Amino acid sequence: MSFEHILFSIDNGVATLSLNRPGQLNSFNTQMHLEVREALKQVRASDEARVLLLTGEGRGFCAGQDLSDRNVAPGSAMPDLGESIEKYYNPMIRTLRDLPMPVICAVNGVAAGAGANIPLACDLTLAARSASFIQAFCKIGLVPDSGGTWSLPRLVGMAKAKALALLGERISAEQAEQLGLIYRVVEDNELRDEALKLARHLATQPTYGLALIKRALNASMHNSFDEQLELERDLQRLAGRSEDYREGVSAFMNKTTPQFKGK
Ligand code: T3D
Repeated sequence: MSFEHILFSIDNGVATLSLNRPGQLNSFNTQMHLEVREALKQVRASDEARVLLLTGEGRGFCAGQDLSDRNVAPGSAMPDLGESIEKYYNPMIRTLRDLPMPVICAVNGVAAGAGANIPLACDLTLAARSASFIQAFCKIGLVPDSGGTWSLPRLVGMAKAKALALLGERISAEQAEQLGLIYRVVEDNELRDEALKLARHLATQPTYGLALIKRALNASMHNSFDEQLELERDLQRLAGRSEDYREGVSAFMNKTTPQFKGK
């Protein structure tokens, strides 16, 4: 499949997927959904990819659904948005969350609607200082999707989550960092380099172990303490049988630098 609305590459362990409809602030139409889905499938199947970097081209990160794709003319049959969520948004969010490698999101500009919630499904989100986040759904009569109603209260608490979702106000990258929505703000002209630096570092680390860490932390959002202790036991058992664990311990004992294979 050739890509028209995204840029995609895998290089030295780093898969980079950049949303590329800058004229529409990288809002999603069906074709872009299909391309993102195919790229994520390739990342999952790749022996080389050990980290995914998600970003956008132009002045926006993503403005959510392309609203020009929705026919709301008087008298027209109303669209089934549930179908759109079921077919496109939910599978994408599940894939990002479950991908067995770290997913870095570099928010390069405005992130609105689903575009504001995609970064919350990623593992490490950086944002350019000029970027902003808007839970724009309430302004057009919709409900936050792409996991927003799940992530927001868990990340910022119910009071702030309700304010963000019911008021739909634009918040700055700095506010997003202070609220705990994202990992870190970086200067605009340093975003790509910082994100790549982070990605290249992670691509040399024990990917299998990192994927297990991600799994454990994600599960902690709904597990009881006892369930979590049991999950840690099970995942540690798996980690302890990995090639990278052998390499890590042996490098430590021999005072050498570990050469992790991600397995
Ligand atoms: O439908 C389903 O499948 C259900 C799922 C829904 C998921 C969702 O994401 S619903 C939420 C959809 N998104 C929005 O409501 C956000 C709409 N956009 C905005 O509010 C503003 O554009 C922004 C706050 C994001 C940025 O504002 P600003 O002033 O920086 O830029 P702008 O001038 O509004 O936009 C620039 C261009 O992008 C403009 O096109 P033009 O006039 O230059 O030809 C604008 O129309 C276009 N654009 C921005 N967002 C969208 C869009 N075109 C289509 N769909 C968009 N979402």
